[in-house]
Amino acid sequence: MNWESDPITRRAALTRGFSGVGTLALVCSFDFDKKARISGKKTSAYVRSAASTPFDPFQRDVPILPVATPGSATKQLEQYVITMKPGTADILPGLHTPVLGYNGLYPGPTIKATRGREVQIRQINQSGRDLNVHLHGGVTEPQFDGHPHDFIPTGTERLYKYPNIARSATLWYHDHAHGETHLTLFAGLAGFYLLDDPNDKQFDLPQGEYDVPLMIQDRSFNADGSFRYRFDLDRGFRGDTILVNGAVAPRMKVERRIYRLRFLNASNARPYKLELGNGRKMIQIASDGGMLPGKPVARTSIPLEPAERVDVLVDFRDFGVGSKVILHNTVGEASTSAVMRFDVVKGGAEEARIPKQLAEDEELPEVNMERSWPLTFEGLAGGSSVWHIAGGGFSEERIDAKPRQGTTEQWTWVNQSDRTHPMHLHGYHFRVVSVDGQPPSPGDRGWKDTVAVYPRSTVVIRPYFDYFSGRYVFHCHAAEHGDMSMMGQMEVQA
Ligand SMILES: [Cu+2]
Repeated sequence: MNWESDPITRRAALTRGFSGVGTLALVCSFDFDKKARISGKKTSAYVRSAASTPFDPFQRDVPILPVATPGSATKQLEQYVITMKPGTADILPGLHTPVLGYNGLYPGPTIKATRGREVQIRQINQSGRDLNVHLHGGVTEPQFDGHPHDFIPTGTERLYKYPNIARSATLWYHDHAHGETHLTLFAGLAGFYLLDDPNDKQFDLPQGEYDVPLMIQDRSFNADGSFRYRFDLDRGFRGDTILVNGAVAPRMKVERRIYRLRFLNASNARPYKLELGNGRKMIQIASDGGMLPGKPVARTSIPLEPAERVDVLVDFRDFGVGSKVILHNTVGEASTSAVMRFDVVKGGAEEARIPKQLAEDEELPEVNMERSWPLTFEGLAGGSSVWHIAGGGFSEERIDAKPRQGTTEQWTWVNQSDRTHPMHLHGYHFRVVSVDGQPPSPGDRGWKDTVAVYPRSTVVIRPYFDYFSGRYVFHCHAAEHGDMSMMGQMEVQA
């Protein structure tokens, strides 16, 4: 894989003594597969014109992601072994794309976890780089959270322990190596972690093959089929091709029945706005932190910023056999405006239903402290720039907040820039209080771990520092922003 890098950006990194820059330069010349040729100026557009239309949407069935099998399982504990290593993915016809993946797979294997039953994952790092693993949305002790400076050196391994004590939700795992997540996530290190709760059976939600995790990412390609990365500190990476579960804008054969679709935006920085053809409704039942409180929310348009998840029910009984229903991205460009297509191929006996009521509305403790976090793009001497939270970039040495365990605080994200920042907290969940003084959209009124802070807007959240104490990070999940270096640290005091 040959990474392009903007020399100005690298100089920017040097200017502020950015610790990741040495490895960034290394990454730029890093080949995941020696057979992948340097393709010079052969861009994705070149491939589009030269190859036999490999980028046409709806050519392949959506890949059903492999589910990891535990090496051992008891009622209390499931144990997995995963190896982070290079591999190849079959994305474009006749070409093998070098990736860095969990077990060499892109996307990684899905972990299916159960509330109250611990999961332990032995992560073996055979990637040739120092990595770690962050369970995004997971409630874990800090030593298992994948702090950006807590590395698994290549050639070694680490045991991560996930107690699965929080609400059922669609989680995911990815690398969090400081300053490099924009490259390792792009290279393929991402997988689903579905936390189920046996008590959810009361909702009669779709199960098994009718409960489908869908990982949305954008990529560009070199002529040899390798991923093509181009660094953009301002906007973050934007590819010209949408992949779902590792396939170019695929089609999914569905029966005339209710499906649960779990959408994850695992893109570096691209936002989506998901809309079904003809303005058909999707019934949202969950967001990042699990089931919505109260009733499901019917939506025709669902914005999805990097790292956000949304679980929806789609009732394909509303469509006749033979219908082809496109899922659009209405904020995409020409080549990124189609996400996937649902092809209604046959009838089906219905066992699921649309629940009338979801989770209980939970009361939060009184606010214990208020903090305000301006989000800014700062010019540096020499003409380079950097992303800041409250006037600072990330420093491992600095604690930016010391909330007390068991309390809530009121945090205000004040976006003084012209880019959206999906702001993410590790270790804890929050409720969105207001967006520019207005109540959040109904789909955002549940527990969240990532919230979109749009350009020049102000978002107030109320994090609940329950569960564990210790040191965690919070950051922008536009990967390039978070790496450089829109990230802070909190140390929750017991
Ligand atoms: Cu950002």
